[in-house]
Amino acid sequence: MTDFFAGIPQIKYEGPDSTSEFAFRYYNPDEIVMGKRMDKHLRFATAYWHSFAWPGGDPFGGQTFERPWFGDTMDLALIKADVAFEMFALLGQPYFCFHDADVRPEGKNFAENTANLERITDYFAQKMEQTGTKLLWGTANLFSNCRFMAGAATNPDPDVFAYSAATVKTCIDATHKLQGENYVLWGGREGYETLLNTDLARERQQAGRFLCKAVDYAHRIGFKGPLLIEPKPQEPTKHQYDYDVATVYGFLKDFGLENEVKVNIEQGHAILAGHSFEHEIATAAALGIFGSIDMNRNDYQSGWDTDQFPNNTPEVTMAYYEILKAGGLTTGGTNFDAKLRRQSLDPADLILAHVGGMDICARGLKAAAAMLEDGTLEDRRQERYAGWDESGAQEMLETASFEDIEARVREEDINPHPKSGAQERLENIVNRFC
Ligand code: XLS
Ligand code: NI
Ligand code: NI
Repeated sequence: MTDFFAGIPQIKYEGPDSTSEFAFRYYNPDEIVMGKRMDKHLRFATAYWHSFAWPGGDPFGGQTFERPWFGDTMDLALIKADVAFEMFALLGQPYFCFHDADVRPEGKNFAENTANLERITDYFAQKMEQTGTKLLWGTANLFSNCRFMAGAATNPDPDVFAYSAATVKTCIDATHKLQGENYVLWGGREGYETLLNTDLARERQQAGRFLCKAVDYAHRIGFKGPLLIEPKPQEPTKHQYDYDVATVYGFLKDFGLENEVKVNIEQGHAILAGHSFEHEIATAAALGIFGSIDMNRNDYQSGWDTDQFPNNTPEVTMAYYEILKAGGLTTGGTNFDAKLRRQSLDPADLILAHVGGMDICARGLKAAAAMLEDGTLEDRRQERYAGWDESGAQEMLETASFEDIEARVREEDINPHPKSGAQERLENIVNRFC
């Protein structure tokens, strides 16, 4: 045991009336929601990078956090792992997620990096065995080191492509060893700053070939979980190639990967793309590529990926409403890709940020489930499309030509009458639940 979280009790469910800071008011893992345990619906995960690797810097100033494990040695990486697993246990979080660079010290070359990753993931394996914590997904950090400055798979330099492919291979290996349930590829620096130095068509081909190789490799080693692309429209590059869910779908179709690869959708990235979180989830569900979510929140004024913890129940409710309609999280989970504000220095801040986020998600899930069980919204939606259930309408859609349709419009003197979309009435229904 480290003493990092000394004095912080195990977080338990105490119900909405609890006045303790260190308690869940809504997240009750054992509670049954729509026939399933709440923890199985939400499948919470901690993001290693924000919670344990991020020093609290911003563009105007460096490190604000003092963490006893900061530094780039194996001994410190092991202490970091001890603290991380202590936090998972305190919160009762079933899963975690990591990048290679979050967990291992940086070596002098690829071989040393891989050896370091193997050493630390062996240690993870022991800890996972002891505590029961599981890996939701692993991923490779192909964006922090300056070798990835101009992209990884999409780099103009084939050596960077090679280094990146080799790195992703080792990260899929590590994820597989730890029985990770998914493998994530967020584009990082796959994008561009200026067309003046960029061959867009070539870079897109490189990205496609890279992903095909990753899929092939995962199959060859028997990795069961889906590969997930995480869309994001900008930041760090001006134009990220994986802009949003629809863009990623077009890309997957192009390379014949739409049945192989799914998406990991992040709240803040959806907002940056000019969408809502629920829009991105519903789009992925409609296209059959919904995988997992990164839960966080952006500041709505700053226009940047601020990665705050969620604290808005109605927003979270609409996200889980779409998730429940899509059949719920299966291999995916709710990963808190969220970080403290840089003034939130204390170990207690780290715990309580997650407590708050987990409670908000639990509230959102319960409200979404209640809305679905009530059924009014879905009934209204169905009524709106009821005309399409009639056989004539289906026949028109499937077989009729424009000439047939024109003839019928004349014959039956079809003359549509607009009906109310009733948006405010529907919003009032939502407001009854959250
Ligand atoms: C960055 C991304 C990143 C991915 C994992 O904006 O959200 O944290 O989730 O590489
Ligand atoms: Ni992000
Ligand atoms: Ni993310």
